[in-house]
Order: sequence, then C-alpha cells, then structure tokens
Amino acid sequence: MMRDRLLGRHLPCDDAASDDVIVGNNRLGTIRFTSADGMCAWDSGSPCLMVPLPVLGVTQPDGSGVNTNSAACCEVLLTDSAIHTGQIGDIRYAVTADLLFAVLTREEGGDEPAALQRATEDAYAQIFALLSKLDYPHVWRYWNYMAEINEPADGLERYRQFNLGRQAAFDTAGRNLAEHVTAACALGFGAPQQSPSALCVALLAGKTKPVPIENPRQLRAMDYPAQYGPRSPLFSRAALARLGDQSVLFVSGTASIVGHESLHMDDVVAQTRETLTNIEAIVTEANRLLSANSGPPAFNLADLSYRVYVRHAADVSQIHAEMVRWIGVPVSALFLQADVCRLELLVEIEISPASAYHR
Ligand code: 3EB
Repeated sequence: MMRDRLLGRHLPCDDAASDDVIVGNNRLGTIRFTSADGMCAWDSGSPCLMVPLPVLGVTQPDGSGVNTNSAACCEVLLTDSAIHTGQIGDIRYAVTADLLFAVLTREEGGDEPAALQRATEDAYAQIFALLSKLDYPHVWRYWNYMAEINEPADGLERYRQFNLGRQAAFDTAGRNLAEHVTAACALGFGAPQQSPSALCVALLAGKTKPVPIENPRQLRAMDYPAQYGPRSPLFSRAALARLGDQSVLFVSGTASIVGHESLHMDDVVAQTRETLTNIEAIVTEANRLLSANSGPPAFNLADLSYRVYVRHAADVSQIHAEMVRWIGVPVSALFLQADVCRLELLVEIEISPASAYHR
C-alpha cells in the first residue's frame, strides 16, 4: 500500500473551496493569494496562509491566454493520508505520518528598531521549536512574504533585515549549515497598514532529508558577497525530496542572476530569458541527481507549473509570451504582482510543488 502521496493544485479560490477538487484526498494546507480583503472562502480546518499579493492572471496548459478573471487564487496541497491539525503560538499546522505543513503570520513591533528583523527571528525560532516538538526535522520548502521588502528601515533594506533575523534563528537552532538549507522564496507586498501582517511564512517539512540542489551558473546564495547585505540569504536553488515512491522537486524563487550579479537592467524580456536559463540549469541538475539514483523519469519544463512574481503588472503578457517561446508549449502558471528582493529585478519564477512530483 502506497503511503502519503503529495499532490498540489493551483486553483481559483471558488474552485478550491469545492470538495470536488479533493476527492479521495485531504487538504494538507493552502497558500491563498489575493489583494482583496476577506477570509478564506471555506473553513477547511487545515492551515491557510493568506498572502496579500494581487493575482495578475492564470494560464492553463490548454494554451488559453492569461485569464485575468480571478481576484484570488489558491495553491492547495493535498495528500491521500489522514491529517491532524493544531496550533502552537503563532503557527497553525497540519501533519500526516510523513509531512508537516505550517503557516505563520507576524505583526511587527511598531516603532521598535529593526522590527522586521526581530519578527523574523522570532518567527523562525517558533518554527524550529515546532519542528523539534513534533519531530519533523527536515524542511523541504519555505515561502516567505513580507511587507515593503525593498524599503529602508534603520539604515538597512528590509530584506536585509529579514536576512539578519533569519540567520540569527538558524544560528541559534544549529541549522546554519549548507545541509540544513533548502528551497525558499522571499517576496514583498505593499505597506503593512494595508495588510493584516508584516511577515507571512509557510513551510513544508518531512521526516526525510531532502537533497539540496545548486545551479552551476549561480553562486550559492549562502556565499553571496557582503554587498547584498551583512548576512547572506539562506536557501538552496532547489531541493529534491523523497516521499514513499515519489520524488518531489522544489525549485526556489529564481531570477536574472548569474554568479551573484543581476543582469539585464530594465529589460524584462531578457530577465525572463535569463531566469528560464537558470531554471533549466537547476532542473538539469535535479535530473542528473535522479538518474544517478537510477530513479524515475526526468522532470521536464513543459510538464511543470510555475508561479511568476512580476514587479510591474504591465509586464505580464511579455513575460508570459517569453515563457511560452522558451518552454515551447503552453505553460501552466500563476502570475502575481510582487516586489522582488533586489530592486533591479523585474521578475522571479519558481516551480510550484503542485506539479513537480512523480513516481
Ligand atoms: C536570488 O536568487 C533571488 O531570501 O529566501 C530567491 C529565493 C531569492 C529565495 C530568500 C531570495 C530567497 O537571490 C532572491
């Protein structure tokens, strides 16, 4: 009997609320994107991270264009196993025998100095305490969203404050080692007063250790030079996890960075192309690893689904067109308006775990 399959779906929220989509499965958790006010459309009992990013559109692999009808879109993670849910401190979580999905939102301490740094350190300390307590030691993927990521605060860009807080928590937990670093993303949304929370984090963790994957075209983010901030970001370009007989690929937020430098200033098409070149290199690394383990068939760009973070909403159709040209077939993608963590970066693309598993 097969255990704990992980599935995912990108859905408009009305569909995600319907039980039709989960037939035979349970909702492990949801990440919901919308700039509109309001609660989750359903009370599923399982954790839902509300991320205040505007939905720009959704494309389906049937080749229809960018559908801009959805004001809200969900990524739902499903499992065929029984789930148990709970809450500890600021964290809501759901677990199966093999998986933990958790979400956490944090306010910032008003006028406190380095408020985001402190909120981040505390958030990650709570996360690591939960992982220890429930005994899901290995994180497979983090999603980080924060208010005003590119704004200065206390003499430092807020993303760099986030990195200080994240590093401090990793240090304290003894996780500041390449072997504990995994796939992640970090994106920004509007001012905190428009949003319920200044920091939103989701994570998926497991009983088994994922294999971190790097990109030969890019410097490891842990090794970025100090020009990008006093403490470096902590993520690998991708991670490959085993779940029963499934291999699950998590590709981090990927941008137009080669080595450690941002390329193609003010050219969103060239940035999209460079980003896709990076994603292709990362997926090639993942496939090399799979075949070294005489594993399942390779991941293929055409079969994956993408989450695309767009700095300027007006660029969405150019980005989509370039993706279709590059990948060669109609793509399945969710386009969101978000601030990328370097001001000069206009687009960041990640692979949704909704698609990146096979047996
Ligand atoms: C980059 O390649 C772009 O801070 O967790 C991508 C993925 C980025 C994750 C993070 C940041 C993070 O450096 C930014």
